[in-house]
Amino acid sequence: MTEQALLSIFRSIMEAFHLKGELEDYRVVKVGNINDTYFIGTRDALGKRRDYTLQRLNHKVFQNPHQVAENAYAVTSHMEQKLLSAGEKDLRRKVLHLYRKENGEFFHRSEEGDYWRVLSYVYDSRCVNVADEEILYGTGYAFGEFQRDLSDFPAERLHRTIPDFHNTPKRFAALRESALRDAVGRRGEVEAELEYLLSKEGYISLLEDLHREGELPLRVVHNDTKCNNVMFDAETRTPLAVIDLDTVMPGYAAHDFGDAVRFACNTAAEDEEDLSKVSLNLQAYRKLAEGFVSPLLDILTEKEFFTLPDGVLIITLELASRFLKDYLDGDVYFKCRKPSHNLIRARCQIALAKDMEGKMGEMKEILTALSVQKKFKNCEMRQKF
Ligand code: GN1
Ligand code: MG
Repeated sequence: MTEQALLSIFRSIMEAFHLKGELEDYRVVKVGNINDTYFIGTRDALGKRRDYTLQRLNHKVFQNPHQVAENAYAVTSHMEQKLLSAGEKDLRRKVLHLYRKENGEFFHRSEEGDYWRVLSYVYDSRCVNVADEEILYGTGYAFGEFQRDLSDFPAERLHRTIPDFHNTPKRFAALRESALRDAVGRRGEVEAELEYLLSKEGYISLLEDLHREGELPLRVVHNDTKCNNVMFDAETRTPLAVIDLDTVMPGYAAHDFGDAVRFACNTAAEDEEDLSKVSLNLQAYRKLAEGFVSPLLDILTEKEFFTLPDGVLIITLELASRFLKDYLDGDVYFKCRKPSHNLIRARCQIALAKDMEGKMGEMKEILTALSVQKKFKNCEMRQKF
């Protein structure tokens, strides 16, 4: 899209949502593999500056955008109520806000049929891609608190915006099908990766199996817990708002914990090409785990608690299978920023999963130690945030 076209869309969105002032500047947000995100700044006649987040929702991935918006609205309203009754003054920095048009709708449809929405901009905050210990703790804490805040939200009110999103057995079945179809003739390049992943098929159904046996509860979870989905206070570095609520759905605590570890505790980027750099940092894992379990100690069942490390490995294997499937399908789902990007990503996640396998015992020990310190951790958490 040309800059001219982009500016013209921004202006139509501003008009549709009655945003005050004139467009002053914009920034392209480069993270995200699905939607397109921009920050815009406006200035009104009195000189007041306002910032917003504009986003084009990928409606090939989210086939029912209205349901995505309804979920996010329901969940944020619930969290707002909680914060208000706790006397919170800084609501707009703590909970993502979705703007609505006068008719109540959340989207502006462009001439091309795209779905554009306006979200709040979290002032004086920063988004972090590479986490140090404080950010690791804060990331864990923010997603643990998110689950706690929604632990009394009626999960049946949520739409399944992407059905079976973290149903790992189904993801593996889909990978198998794509390998059989071999739509773009890439299968020959990925036999080793396929073989490794499919050798884990007996293991990856663990969480689904436990749920079926009545041992693992469904909760309202975030489902995309990368540390860059938490906005941190630019100065104090405490977590403010959890963002990217598109995949909030019923799911398992282990998936949220697992995905947070998968992303933030990898010693390399999610798409690192030099696999010798890829590994699970156990010290980082410990920090993130401390943050995550603190707000959830009185909520998680014992079974849930001890499946958290399995969530780490399962979600990593799942994402590897999703990247590999997309490579086999001809890159139709994730945005690719370089040639063979999906293959690079899949290989990186596989290298990470292999390292995690060898560290499963230590991951479990760290959690066991945390469970023993239950009371103590709760106190520490209250002091910290
Ligand atoms: C996608 O676009 P982003 O970064 O929010 C994907 C997640 C993956 C992630 C991997 C709807 O999230 O499931 O874990 O890429 N989102 C969707 O970086 O598929
Ligand atoms: Mg996301």
